[in-house]
Amino acid sequence: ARAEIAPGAVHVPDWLGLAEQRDLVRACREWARAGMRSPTLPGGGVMSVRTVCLGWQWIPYRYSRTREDGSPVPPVPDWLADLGRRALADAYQQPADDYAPDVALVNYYDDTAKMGMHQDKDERSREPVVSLSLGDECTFRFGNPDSRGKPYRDITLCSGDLFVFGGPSRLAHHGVLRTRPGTAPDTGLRAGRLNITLRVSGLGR
Ligand code: MD5
Ligand code: FE
Repeated sequence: ARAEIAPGAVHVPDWLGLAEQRDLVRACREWARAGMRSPTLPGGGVMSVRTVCLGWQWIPYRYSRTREDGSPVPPVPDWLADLGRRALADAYQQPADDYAPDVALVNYYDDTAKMGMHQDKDERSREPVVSLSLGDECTFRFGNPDSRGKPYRDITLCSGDLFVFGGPSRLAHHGVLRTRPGTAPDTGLRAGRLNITLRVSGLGR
């Protein structure tokens, strides 16, 4: 059942059926063949998640048209943008025909990975972010736009869950506290957690 966590932030547990989850895991594996990297932050820290990008390459804290090696970033496939429109329409219960995500970030969390509290503000557009979770469940901390601290809510995101962040929640701080190894259904992912976020860069083409 759909749950509005905050204005513009909607959690839809079990949105993807198991067959769709398996298809997405297979797609992620294909995208990851190009290599997943752990981004290095400007302060020198290395993120514990591993990432592969479609559409635009996210580099802390900006987007690039090319990868580190100069190769072009493959586009977001039409079927994935379609899935994003269906996700947004279901979460907000209104048509989302104009939603055109041109970025997909695929993040892999191994059993020890986490993501500190941050805002997603490198996009020039404030269109909603669509998040899909696959594999092990995690504790997701959903905070507020003004600080990395309280108030926040801790939510469990499970394989197949949809979360949409838009409107007043678009710039909320958020992070992943931990994953729970061994909690995944049989998605074909051997271990860990995958998260796909669809975004509108607002950077043109
Ligand atoms: C994750 N990923 O589970 C999360 C889910 C990331 C990231 O945070 O940047 O890759 S996406 C959560 C999200 C995205 C955009 C806005 C907000 C939350 N928000 O306003 O809370 O790996
Ligand atoms: Fe984020």
